[in-house]
Amino acid sequence: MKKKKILLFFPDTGEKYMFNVPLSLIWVAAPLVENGYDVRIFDQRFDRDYKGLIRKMANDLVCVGVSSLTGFQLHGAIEVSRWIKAQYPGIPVVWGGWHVSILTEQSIQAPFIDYIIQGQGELPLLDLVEHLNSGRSPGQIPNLAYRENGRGVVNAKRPLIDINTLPMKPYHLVDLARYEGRRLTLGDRYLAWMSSVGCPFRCAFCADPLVYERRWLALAPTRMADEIQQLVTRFGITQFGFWDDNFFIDLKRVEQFVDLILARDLRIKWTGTIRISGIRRIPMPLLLKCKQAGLHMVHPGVEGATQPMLDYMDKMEKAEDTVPAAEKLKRAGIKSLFSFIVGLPDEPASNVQDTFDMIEALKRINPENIMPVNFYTPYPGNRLYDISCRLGFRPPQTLEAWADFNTRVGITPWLTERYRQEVMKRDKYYYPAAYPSQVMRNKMRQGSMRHLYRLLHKIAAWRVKRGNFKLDLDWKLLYAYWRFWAKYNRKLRLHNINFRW
Ligand code: B12
Repeated sequence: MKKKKILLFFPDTGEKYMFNVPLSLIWVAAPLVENGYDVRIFDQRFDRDYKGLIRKMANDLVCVGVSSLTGFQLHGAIEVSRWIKAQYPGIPVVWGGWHVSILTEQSIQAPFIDYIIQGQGELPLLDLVEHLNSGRSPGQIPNLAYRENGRGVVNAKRPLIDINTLPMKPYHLVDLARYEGRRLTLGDRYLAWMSSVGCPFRCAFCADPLVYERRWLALAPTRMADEIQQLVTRFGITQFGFWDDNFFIDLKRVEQFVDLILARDLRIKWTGTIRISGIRRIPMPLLLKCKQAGLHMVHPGVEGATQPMLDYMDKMEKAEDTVPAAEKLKRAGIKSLFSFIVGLPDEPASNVQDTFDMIEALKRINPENIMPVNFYTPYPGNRLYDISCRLGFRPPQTLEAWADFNTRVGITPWLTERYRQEVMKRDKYYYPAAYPSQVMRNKMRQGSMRHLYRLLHKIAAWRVKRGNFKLDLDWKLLYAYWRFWAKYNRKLRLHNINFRW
């Protein structure tokens, strides 16, 4: 008799709050569910007893699938895989996701992984499951890697698939109520969602071109609206984050989608990813129609403030477009999360100041704008990674070592603690506190911390105006306070002093 059960494992991300729904596993589960398999998704961020679950399922399990992102998530992925191989060596362990798609040869050396599926996982996983179930050798399946006589074998890739041909996603496999975002109003139910994969651009820090070959594969507008409608009516979702690499690539698709949202009276609120040139390109009437259909915030990855930095990152953007883009969004009444990268290899000394000058200009246009500044982290598979290695960055050599790769604090050898502090104090405190958002203005008006918020705002505004960030005892105290909370309170909540929102 054929086995029918598959366990898909989403490892702990180490995030402290706002867990995103494990979209990767919901997507790969779709063809399995359609083909009659009984799929369970285990999310290690909420549930700890995977051992008990696997013991119960062991006799009927075809395999266990594990998702992998470079960094912290690999810890949980390794832990569960090792345990399965020690307790149930006959259950195949299959890994997929970004880390093993990029570093396939290195990862398949790990003795606790039987198979790796590269890139889009839906059809290769179904293929593999059917092969395992019928006792056929899976050796020929495209996108698959495995070990033969101790040597890693990586099969040829299949062409990327049109995501419209995949079945509807089985969201019922997870309890969507667990996955909260930053809700706009009380009673909102938030969900991260994606309408496309891949990206035609080739930013020099991004992993995407290696996996999606600079292709962009998108759901058609009717399919998008059908999925959203199902999520609204069946699961009560009211607020969405469209996490596509770039939601606004095809403006005709966007227009048809928002027309359907309005025609079906879905009354959702949503955010979408966009490029700065995308903001320039989108006609004002369409931007306003998007707003009418619920768009309240966009996420442009600005990354660099000056033309040489944008060119260095291969952004294919013009620095002079950034400020007009912010003005256009302000006119349309749409907030923005403009993100930046600093700490790049060979960065000019002026880059930090240039970046914060741009942030100040964007804050002046709309204090509601959020502008996180990220430290550049070399992820394998692109030009900046190669440059980083030449400049002394030593990449981990094993899966275990990649798990300790800290993706948040900046790990390149040219980044000093002083540089890190200089960036963090302006990014997390001085600029957002100097130009307070509505949320922060409310905190300055009411609540037990209002006097402290007002004081910190005054200090920050003075410092930004004078460009004086020295003798920063105020920052040091705040930073110590944040570190305390991060250490002792797993769920770092908004009532803690926070200026970004
Ligand atoms: C949402 C998102 C986040 C969220 C949630 C991440 C999470 N762990 O769930 C947040 C904001 C927290 C986040 C944080 C980070 N992210 Co992020 N994120 C994304 C984003 C935009 C969408 C991810 C997603 O849900 N995709 C939708 C699903 C359907 O696609 P998928 O995950 O690729 O899954 C497919 C395949 O990979 C494969 N697959 C995946 N898992 C499995 C498992 C099995 C068994 C099989 C067979 C196949 C398979 O099949 C799936 C369907 O085709 C992607 C970009 C992107 N386009 O995917 C970046 C991306 C995944 N993030 C990235 C990075 C770098 C980060 C950070 C490290 C950034 C930072 N410096 O802090 C952190 C790491 C946080 C952490 N510890 O997990 C990189 C990953 C690069 C890498 N080498 O791992 C990406 C690809 C962005 C990029 N283009 O560079 N991220």
